[in-house]
Amino acid sequence: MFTQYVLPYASDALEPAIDALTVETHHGKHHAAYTANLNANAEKAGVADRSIEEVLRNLDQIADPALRTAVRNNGGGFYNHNLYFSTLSPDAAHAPEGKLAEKIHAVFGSLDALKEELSKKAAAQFGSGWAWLSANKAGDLLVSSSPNQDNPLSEGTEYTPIIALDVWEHAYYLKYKNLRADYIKAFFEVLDWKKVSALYDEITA
Ligand code: MN3
Repeated sequence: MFTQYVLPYASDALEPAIDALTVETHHGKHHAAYTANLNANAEKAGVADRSIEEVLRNLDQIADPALRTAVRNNGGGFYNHNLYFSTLSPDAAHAPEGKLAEKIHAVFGSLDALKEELSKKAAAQFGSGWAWLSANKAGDLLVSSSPNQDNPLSEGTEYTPIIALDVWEHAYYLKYKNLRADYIKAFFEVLDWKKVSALYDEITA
C-alpha cells in the first residue's frame, strides 16, 4: 500500500508563488489519482509490498507490458509528487547547507548558476514532464529532465532525485497560463533547501 504525502501546510500557504486552487487540484485530484491507480496496478503486478524506489528501478521485472506502463506512469506520478510537495514550504530556506552547499559551489560555481541550469532544463522540456536535480551515492549531482511521469529512477540511472520541478501544465496553468518561465521562478521561492540538503545527506550517507 502506497500512501500519498499529506500536506503539512494549508493549500493557500504557498501563495503568491503557487495559488490555493492549484495546490488543491494538484494534490487533491492529480496526485491522489496517481496514488490510487498505482495501488490498484501494483497489486495486480505483485509489487505492492516493495518500496516505490525499488519498483521504479525494476520496472523490467513486470512482464505484462500494459501493467508495466501503468506502474511506470502512476508510480512515477506518486513518487514525483511526494517529492515535489514535501520539498515545498511556506517557510522555505533559500539556500542549501552543509555537504550539498559545498558540492554545488564546487560543481556549478554558485547556487544561482545551478538554478539557471535547472530552469533551462525545465523551460526546454517539450510538453509535460519534470526537471530534476539528483544525486548518486558518491555525491555527484545531475541536472536532467524527463517526459511524462518518468524520473531518474525509472530511466535506469544510478541517481536519486532531490529536487522535483513539475512542468506539467496542471502545476501552473490556473495562475500562470502559458508563462511557464514565471512559474519556474516562483517555484524557487517556495523550494525548501533545508529539506533538499537533508535528502542529499541521506543519499550520500
Ligand atoms: Mn503534477
